[in-house]
Amino acid sequence: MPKSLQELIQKLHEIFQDNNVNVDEVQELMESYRSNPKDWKQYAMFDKLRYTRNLVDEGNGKFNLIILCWGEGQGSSIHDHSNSHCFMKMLQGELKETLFDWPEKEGGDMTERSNRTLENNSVAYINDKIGLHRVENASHTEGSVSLHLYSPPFQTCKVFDQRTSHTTEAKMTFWSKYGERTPFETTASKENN
Ligand code: CSS
Ligand code: FE2
Repeated sequence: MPKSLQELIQKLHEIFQDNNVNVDEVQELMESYRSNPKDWKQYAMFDKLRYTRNLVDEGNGKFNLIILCWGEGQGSSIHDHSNSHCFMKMLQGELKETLFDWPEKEGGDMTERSNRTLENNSVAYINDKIGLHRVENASHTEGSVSLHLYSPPFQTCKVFDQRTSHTTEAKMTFWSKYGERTPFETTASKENN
């Protein structure tokens, strides 16, 4: 059982030396780490306007580990995961995850398949075969923090307009890397998905 985020990262490096990702193994390992804010507060930077993406580790090129900070009421668009695995572990607060099917054709409304609330320390998993999702902090009183593992790493994803199913490509940017705020030029004008 990893006793700290550092230990979790080290164990993830070991697991990902193998080129085959065992989803259950990664999910169980991430679940077994009990969130301790002392481990991750250096990465947890919030923005008033939208959720932030803060790079923690580049996993030897095999995965990206990112801490996302979701202010009250902040959320993502409906999006895919560019053919990667997505693991999302709650570090603080709660997030609401709403699942959607891939649209069959553009023009129609996208209907919700299901939704659930992710509680602290739990780990959710999604990939493009499972479907699309939207993630949001529905709380009016508490910020949420989540730890995302994407493998392989990706820099763009598709985002969907719920009313029309219209698809656009979104570039994913980092608010900070390794605890240092990313220079303004590289984040300006880019929205998270
Ligand atoms: N895809 C979002 C978070 S929900 S998995 C992101 O990384 O910005
Ligand atoms: Fe996602």
